[in-house]
Amino acid sequence: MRTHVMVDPLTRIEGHLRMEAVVEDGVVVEARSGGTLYRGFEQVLVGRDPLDAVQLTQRFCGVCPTAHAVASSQCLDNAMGIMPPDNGRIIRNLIQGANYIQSHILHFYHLVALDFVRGPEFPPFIPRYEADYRLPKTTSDEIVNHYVQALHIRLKAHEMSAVFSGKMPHCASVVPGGVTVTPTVDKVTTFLWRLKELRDFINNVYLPDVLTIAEVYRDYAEMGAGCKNLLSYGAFDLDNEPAVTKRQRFFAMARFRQGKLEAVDPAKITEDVKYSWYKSASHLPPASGESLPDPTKAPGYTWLKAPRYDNTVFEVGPMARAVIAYTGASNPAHVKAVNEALTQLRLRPENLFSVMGRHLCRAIETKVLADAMADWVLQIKLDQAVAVPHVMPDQAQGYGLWDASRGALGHWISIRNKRIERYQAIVPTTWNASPRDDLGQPGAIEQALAGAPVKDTANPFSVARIVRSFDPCIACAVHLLTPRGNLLQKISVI
Ligand code: NFE
Repeated sequence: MRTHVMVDPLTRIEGHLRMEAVVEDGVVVEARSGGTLYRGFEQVLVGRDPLDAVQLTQRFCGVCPTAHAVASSQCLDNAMGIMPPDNGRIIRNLIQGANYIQSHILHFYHLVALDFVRGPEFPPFIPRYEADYRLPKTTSDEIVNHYVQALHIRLKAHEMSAVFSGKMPHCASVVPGGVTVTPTVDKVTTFLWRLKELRDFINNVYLPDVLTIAEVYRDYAEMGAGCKNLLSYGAFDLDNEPAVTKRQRFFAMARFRQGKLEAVDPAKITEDVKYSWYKSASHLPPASGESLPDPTKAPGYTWLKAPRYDNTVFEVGPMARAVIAYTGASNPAHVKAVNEALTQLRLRPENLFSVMGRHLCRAIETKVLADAMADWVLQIKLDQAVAVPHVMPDQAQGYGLWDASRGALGHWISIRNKRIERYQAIVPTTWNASPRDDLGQPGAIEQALAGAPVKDTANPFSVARIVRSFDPCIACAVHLLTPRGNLLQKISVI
């Protein structure tokens, strides 16, 4: 029997996502992922001072503003032909690193844990899908306690970012050429104390909780594999090499395809809009991309475009970063932590391509990154510069490629008469939650849903578990702009 399942909106993610699935004999045979709000930011940026991009693009989202600050600053660094000095590079890494930690803890405890843990019988823990909750009550209660503890811990991570960024969210100190904050002994020690608390939480609470859930829900280490093509732009610069594709990064820039690593050539990235509500031409490279809305366009079903690399679908995010590190042996600490988790759970590297694999990779990279940050903060040289000066060119083009916590983030700018002529951003969730492309190839989440078991179409919790494992952020991918405040759509939240 064929049944049409609609989850709209899918809750406990960032933003508004509609998932539609066709279920045949208890299995998903086809899925569609739809972003139901429009992002008008690209148009808002046109004609403005290019420096505004660093502040305005952070307003895409309150969860990953630091990634937009760094990507847009690197985009302008590239357009102006400048590179930050060591201090600027390190401080940008620390601001971003604190936000990765905050974001990953947020995702696990406040968005996804309740997929696997039965919460208390009062809001915000109900209403919920009645899933197959398998943990003993004592373990569930303990993880619910950690849910509350994680709220305080996330505050510490925000404070850690703010030590160097001025405030959070939407940081003030990241600029083209470096940062504007003056490092002091006080700031370094304030940062280190909070980092110590976070590392204690990651090592003793977060990672163990993820391992506990992974042990009990072992079937989810076999479910939701997706396209198995992985893309990472890399993040956390370790040198000042001007060419981003040659720069050393803590998380490497690479593509994983058919079991092997390949280089990233930014010229091969395009965005299709055949199934997206845009009247712009399809298959444009982002440097000449357009985002002209057409909400009535057929056969459109989403505000997200379909980014592709060389006409191929790619998944981005912590699982991509872990598999790339694992395959290329590029980061020994990362490889060691992945091996330890796989050994403890008696899983194979292939199991990383799964719902549980994504959760494990997210927790593992939180630990590996937090450990590295403890070294990076001590590399700051208090008597040295944090930025180089810049001169705004009359005309220039540039791009910034940088992995946000959710994956590959790209910003592209074109400057004319010292103003923004064109700006395009392709965010991680645009990759993961993309619709079909011009060739009809489903996006990464759509592919991950194919084959998912749905025993009860009124209670499609496996669909929710698969989609949430990607940590989608539709706020980043699409935003609403209605100058007269028109009512566009009524939705009911279950
Ligand atoms: Ni709104 Fe974002 C991240 C970016 S998401 S959270 O991480 O860029 O697609």
